[in-house]
Amino acid sequence: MTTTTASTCCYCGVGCGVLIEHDDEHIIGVKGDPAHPANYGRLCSKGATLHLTGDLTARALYPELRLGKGLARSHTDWDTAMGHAAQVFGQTIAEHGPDSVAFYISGQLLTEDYYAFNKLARALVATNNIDSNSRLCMSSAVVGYKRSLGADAPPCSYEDIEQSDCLLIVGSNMAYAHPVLFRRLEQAKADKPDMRIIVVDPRRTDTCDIADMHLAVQPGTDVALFHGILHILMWEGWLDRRFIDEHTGGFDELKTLVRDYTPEMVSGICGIRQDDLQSVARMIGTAPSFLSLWCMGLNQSSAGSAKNSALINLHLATGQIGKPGSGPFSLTGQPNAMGGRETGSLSNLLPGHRETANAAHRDEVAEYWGVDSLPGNVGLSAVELFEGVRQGKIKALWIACTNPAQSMPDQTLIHEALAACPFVVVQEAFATTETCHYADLLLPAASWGEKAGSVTNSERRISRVRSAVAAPGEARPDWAIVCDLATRLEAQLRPGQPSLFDFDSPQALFDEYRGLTAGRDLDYSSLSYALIDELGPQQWPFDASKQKGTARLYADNRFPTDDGRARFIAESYLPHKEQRDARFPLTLNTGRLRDQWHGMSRTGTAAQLFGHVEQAQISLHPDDLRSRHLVDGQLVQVKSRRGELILPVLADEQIRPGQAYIPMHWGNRFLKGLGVNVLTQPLFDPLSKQPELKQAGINVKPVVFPWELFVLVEGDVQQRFTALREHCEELAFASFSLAGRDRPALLIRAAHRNAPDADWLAKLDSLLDLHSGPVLIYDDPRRAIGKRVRIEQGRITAIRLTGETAARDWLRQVWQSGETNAELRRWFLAPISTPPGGQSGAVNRTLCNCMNVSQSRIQAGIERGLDLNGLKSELGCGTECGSCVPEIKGLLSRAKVAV
Ligand SMILES: Nc1nc2c(c(=O)[nH]1)N[C@H]1C(S)=C(S)[C@@H](COP(=O)(O)OP(=O)(O)OC[C@H]3O[C@@H](n4cnc5c(=O)[nH]c(N)nc54)[C@H](O)[C@@H]3O)O[C@H]1N2
Ligand SMILES: Nc1nc2c(c(=O)[nH]1)N[C@H]1C(S)=C(S)[C@@H](COP(=O)(O)OP(=O)(O)OC[C@H]3O[C@@H](n4cnc5c(=O)[nH]c(N)nc54)[C@H](O)[C@@H]3O)O[C@H]1N2
Ligand code: SF4
Ligand SMILES: [Mo]
Repeated sequence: MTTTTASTCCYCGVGCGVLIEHDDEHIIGVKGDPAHPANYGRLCSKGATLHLTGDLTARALYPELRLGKGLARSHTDWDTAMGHAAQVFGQTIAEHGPDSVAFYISGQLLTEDYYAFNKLARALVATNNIDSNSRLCMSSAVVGYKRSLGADAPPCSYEDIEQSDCLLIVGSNMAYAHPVLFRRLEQAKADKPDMRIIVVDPRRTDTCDIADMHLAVQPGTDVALFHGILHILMWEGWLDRRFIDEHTGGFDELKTLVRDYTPEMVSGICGIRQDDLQSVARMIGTAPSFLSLWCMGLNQSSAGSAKNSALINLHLATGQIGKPGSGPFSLTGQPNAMGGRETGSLSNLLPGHRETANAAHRDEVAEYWGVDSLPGNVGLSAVELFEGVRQGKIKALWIACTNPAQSMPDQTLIHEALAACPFVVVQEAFATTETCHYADLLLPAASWGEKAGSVTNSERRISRVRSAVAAPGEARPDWAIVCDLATRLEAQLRPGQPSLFDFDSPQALFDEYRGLTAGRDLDYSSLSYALIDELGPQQWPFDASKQKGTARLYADNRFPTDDGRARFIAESYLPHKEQRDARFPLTLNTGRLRDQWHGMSRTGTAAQLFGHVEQAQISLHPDDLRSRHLVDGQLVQVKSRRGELILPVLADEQIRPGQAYIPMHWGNRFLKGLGVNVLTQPLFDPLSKQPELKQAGINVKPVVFPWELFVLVEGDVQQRFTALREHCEELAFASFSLAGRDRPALLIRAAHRNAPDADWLAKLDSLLDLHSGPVLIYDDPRRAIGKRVRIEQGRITAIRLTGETAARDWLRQVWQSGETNAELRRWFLAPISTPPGGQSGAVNRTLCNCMNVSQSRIQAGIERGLDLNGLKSELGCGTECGSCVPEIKGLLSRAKVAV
């Protein structure tokens, strides 16, 4: 019987409500929840394909334990696994003190999971060595809000985005990263064409499609830009003097600083036209309401805190906060990055928006928990924490719901640290991640659709997460794993005392936790699961007497600081640290793709999510290709001061000369090497400790590998992937991806200096099932060229080309067509491998994932004179989730320019 369960999407911080369609065992489909106030029924390409992800063969299903370094892990039962974990943690704490262990957790945990982890670390273990991947994500915004406004609270609602007259989208590619919110903005702009939208991003992203003005600033120059805008606002008198006088402090100091940021100087630093700067300042200064949206382009910087506060300065100077359509609105990345901040899941925070460094806060929480005291020393933040592991100070490390061996900067150090750590526990839903490789104990976690609790989205709205089906294998929900560890540790650390972890459900955790928000800025102490079920998702603070959430903060112009005034922060612009030089003449920028999520443990199991961008690549401006004598698609070696990577290069007009872009998604599983973060810097912002993931100095050089490999194989994709990835480790370059929709296939592109030996090839063929059966074979050992194609029931099911791969795209098209022909057989017998009709072009991208419409069909439609509506009605593209619409509009406008 099919049932529907309402829950929340597990990807981005928009926090869309989903309706999960399922039977007793399986999730069958996903729809947007029309009743959810974040999305009103919409979903993006990732949310709409949730049911296609989560291949069981990629999941962690049983606890696995390694009994000594160098040995393989073997299956064990939960009791043995947890007994062992508690014994090692207990012993390490007893021998080396509480700060010899650490917890590294995630913005994708639920509030209840977070709370259990925090209580475990602070109250039981007595360490502040608990940090989360939000350190790589939102910690600069936390500092910005706290020091400028007094509390870590995004003051706006999604409705403010729709109501605003002027929006500044800065360092955010919301068309890809917060798509449903972008759909809402597109609709608002269509309804209200006078709305002004400014996008500030070094790249011309799809988000720019909606912009009246795109400022392609030089990387890292945002502080100068904001000061430059303020300079003009001051000069023109576009300030709210009364607001400044009555509700803020520190303006005089800022005024003195900003005097130097003349339009001339700022346009030079930012690499933008003075006219454009003037128009942007005019749009902001004269708008009835002004709202800013930002994300990683500001936060992930050694000046992340300065960027956040300099932006908030603009709102304070114009009084554009606390009113409809106004305010500084940071977009949170992960589905529960907010919940992490609320429950105190950064080393320097405590539950209820409290501070580790504040003795009164520590006492309040200790009293609530019924323990004598909480540790007052400073805990380690993410980068410092892994450095502590590398230096041997941390001897037991617990990692949950994050993949640091892919996502942390300077991967060489991270891999060294994980390899050296005496005991690494990884609590994971998918066994395929780079970090799982280092787990001495792998604990299978229940994941989306299988676990229950709550999350808070970017607009402070708390939604329920509900389970639809049972977790596979022996996987358990995160909160239960934590409480199991805690009760076992209590037997060692607090023998004979009543348990602090007497929780039998996520609800029990939520009910204890919410009490810690009482009297704090985020107060939702009276909001129960039952109330959320009754009233729908609610925004904090939640007013108990009115039974109502709060849509907008600071409407009374009072701020949660000592004197009730907001603070201007006067900090100079400091250039990002790895400026271009002769050795590293390009600045590497990194970020998201539309259809992939981080390390791809989940999205990387759905073949159709590879249709938009198929494989790892580095994008450069065409001029930078030309000057290096590079051609599109060629392999290059990319080097930074820390490491190197080999991948294909792509000519991309969206990138400015002197810059480069690599999506953040590909780690060691999908690409030979340590992934993009082998290149990035561990340097961090002095206050937020958030690393500078968006800027690194690199150089790019051609590499030529005479021997090439191309593989396409259907069936058992995940198992084959793991085995083949290992087999390809000895090659210089190897890139993996998936293709197809109904019949998913694994794709491999690889290259090497010379042909591998016959044994290697034989093993390859056996992993591909190409060693026997209905296989066409052509070998020219003299030239090290080999071709294998398996044909079953009249269609190709596997391809392997070695030596030279010119026919790969053509063969792939034959595979996709599901038919074979005489041409294929003729080509097979020919000594040359060039496909019939010569070299075929690049692979045709799928722009519209929902309706499976390729770029070439859209292009052909445009050539026939179709406009957006024509394309929609004839081809169906862009009619479902709408994620592809900005790109289609881009093609349309380029076609117009070409005419
Ligand atoms: N599809 C998809 N969506 C996601 C995620 C995902 O993995 N995939 N992850 C989620 C998470 S956790 C997060 S944090 C968000 C991130 O969401 P975003 O921050 O919007 O995404 P990014 O692509 O990381 O970076 C945004 C933009 O910052 C620009 N940028 C780089 N340097 C600078 C600079 O110095 N100044 C300015 N102004 N801009 C700069 C980049 O060119 C990029 O276009 O996305 C969330 N949504
Ligand atoms: N170069 C570069 N690096 C970056 C960034 C960038 O822009 N550029 N962005 C940074 C940012 S903003 C972020 S947020 C990080 C993200 O980096 P990570 O946190 O490493 O990203 P994910 O791949 O989402 O990792 C989450 C893991 O949790 C697992 N998982 C899923 N559901 C569950 C569950 O319910 N329980 C448990 N226990 N596990 C589960 C998933 O399989 C996945 O492996 O990357 C950062 N790294
Ligand atoms: S915008 Fe997309 S990824 Fe983000 S919550 Fe909504 S459906 Fe999920
Ligand atoms: Mo993030």
